[in-house]
Amino acid sequence: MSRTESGFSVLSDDFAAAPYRYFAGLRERAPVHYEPAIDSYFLSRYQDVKRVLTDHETFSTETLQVRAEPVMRGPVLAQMTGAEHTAKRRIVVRGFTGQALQEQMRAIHVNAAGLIGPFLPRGRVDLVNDFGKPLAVHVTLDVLGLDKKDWQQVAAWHSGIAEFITSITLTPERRRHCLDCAERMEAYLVPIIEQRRRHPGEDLVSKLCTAEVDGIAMSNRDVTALIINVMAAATEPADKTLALLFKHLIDNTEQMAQVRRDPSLLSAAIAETLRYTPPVQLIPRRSEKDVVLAGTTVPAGATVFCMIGAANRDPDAFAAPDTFDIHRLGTARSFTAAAQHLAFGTGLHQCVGTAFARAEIEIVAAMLIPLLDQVRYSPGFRYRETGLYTRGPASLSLDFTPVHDGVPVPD
Ligand code: 2IO
Repeated sequence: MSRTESGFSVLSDDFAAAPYRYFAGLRERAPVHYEPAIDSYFLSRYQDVKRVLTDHETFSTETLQVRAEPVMRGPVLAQMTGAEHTAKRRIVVRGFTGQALQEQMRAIHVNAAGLIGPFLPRGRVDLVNDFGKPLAVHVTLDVLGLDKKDWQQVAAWHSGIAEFITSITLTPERRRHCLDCAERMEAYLVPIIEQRRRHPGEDLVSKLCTAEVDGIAMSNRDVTALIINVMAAATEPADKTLALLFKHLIDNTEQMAQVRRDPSLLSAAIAETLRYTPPVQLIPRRSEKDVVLAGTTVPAGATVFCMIGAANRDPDAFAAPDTFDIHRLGTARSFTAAAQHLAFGTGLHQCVGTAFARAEIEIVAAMLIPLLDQVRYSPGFRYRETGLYTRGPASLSLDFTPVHDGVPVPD
């Protein structure tokens, strides 16, 4: 299955069209697949991916220096190590849990109700482009405490930044465009950061501005990078996860009926969506020494991509891995380590936004499922996924029974 033996490439159009079709072959015949055009190794077995993400001595996050730092305008959390990482991670975790999360949950509800409203009487919505993408940006701006009146501008810059971090190859023109978006985002954020330093509020930007690491406040560059980091991480996977959840429930009629009858099954359905089709498909690392994985030597300094979608379908880790089954774990354990899936990564850099992500998808799906009665694909709709790094439906046009009396918003 390596390129030289079979001509197979993860950079091919065939792979991009249907990567899941190739995962078993990769795991069985080329678990350490080398891609010469980008001088990188692709790992598809659960155990190998888990090893890479937890063996921090051998595998570092240095890859982010070229993949993220140019558009983040400084170091992101996942790049940091040691005491600096522990301290800054704690600050960001605090911004996404406890009281902060309670307030974010209300913002999620209000934004979702506002955005779905206009589509209810029509009986048709594209869950990705009409709803999920704007929702992800609106919620992220609320969390950060940024003005939603600028949302389309910020969304456009964000999409250039996301393109940079999620591309396997970029033409010089696209690279220029992405860097330009990042520079404009930085120029937009710095005056806001300076204003929040003088008049801090309860928002995450203020918290980053006033937080102290070893008694010292973070620089504008450090705060900017963490803001763009949060923006990308909170926005990019959200619409994909929501749309994939609906796709799987529509495709599995009986499980949709069960979730409708018993909404407490929703968290299990979300966890299974994350296992079955993780929105973040690749996690890059750099090998710091020569290391043998599945019998192949990966040299020091190599770029290694963990294939999360392939690992999450490994039969050595999950029974009947290609079956979407919300009952595989039981609701109580779906967001615990027992879930085992690697959609949020694992190890020291495991996603800090897990609780927030879960709340966002759960609140929105719990609102939409009862509203979208008889939900089905619109006539003539053709399902298509895009993306190798982050992956999700290009659109999801749904028809449902029109609603004429709006969405109730709690006080
Ligand atoms: C922002 C792929 C959107 C993260 C990233 C450069 C670092 C890190 C991730 C996720 C999601 C992004 N990596 N979040 O995979 O912060």
